Amino acid sequence: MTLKLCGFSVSNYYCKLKLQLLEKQVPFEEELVWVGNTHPKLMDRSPLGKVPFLDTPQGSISESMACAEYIEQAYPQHPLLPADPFQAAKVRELIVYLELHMELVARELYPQAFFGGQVTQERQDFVRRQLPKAVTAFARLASFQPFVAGTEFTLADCAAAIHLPLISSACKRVLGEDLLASLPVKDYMAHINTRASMVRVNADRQVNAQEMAALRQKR
Ligand SMILES: N[C@@H](CCC(=O)N[C@@H](CS)C(=O)NCC(=O)O)C(=O)O
Repeated sequence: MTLKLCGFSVSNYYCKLKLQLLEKQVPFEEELVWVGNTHPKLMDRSPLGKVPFLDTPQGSISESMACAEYIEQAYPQHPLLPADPFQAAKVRELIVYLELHMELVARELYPQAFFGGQVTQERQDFVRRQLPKAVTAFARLASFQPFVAGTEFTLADCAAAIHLPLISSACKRVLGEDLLASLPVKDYMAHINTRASMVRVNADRQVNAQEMAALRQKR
């Protein structure tokens, strides 16, 4: 059975796994699954109803970090984690800073930044307080030489290339300033966006954004 990546291409965590699969040249299929569906058959595959999740020959895996680790172990070709345990831990460390300390905090802004909602002043102040601390910490760890963890493209780039521009954009739209301005995101993305994998992820994301907009108009 071919691996099946489930979710939708606008989702940043979905794009992260798609970038990994493309970089590793792992064959995969995609199943379009939107969020907000609590059908028991879906909850069996992703118990919080979140995307992405992965269908494997042995069953489903939810949570993108668990999926990413499974892909690395099950498909060792073109490894995106260094063989050295310390260097591999440093890559994983970068991903935790990106996802837990930065993306999850910035996510507070997404309803207003991308979905026509409103974010209270209190939640905006929370992001203004928390995010700069995480960005300073991330900057101490990230190398951008030219990749996040150094000279090689790793799993940390699959996360950074997707999350960093999204966080910047949410900050600019809601807070009126880019809380990632101290990071070299523009130069980094100019470099990463030339990769064939990223060209495909960006193209699929654009198509899916149009599908999403059409669906919302119907509602
Ligand atoms: N920790 C999760 C985050 C995934 C996530 O938040 N996905 C969003 C779409 S980008 C989602 O499913 N949101 C719907 C929900 O939270 O109910 C992961 O790494 O897979």
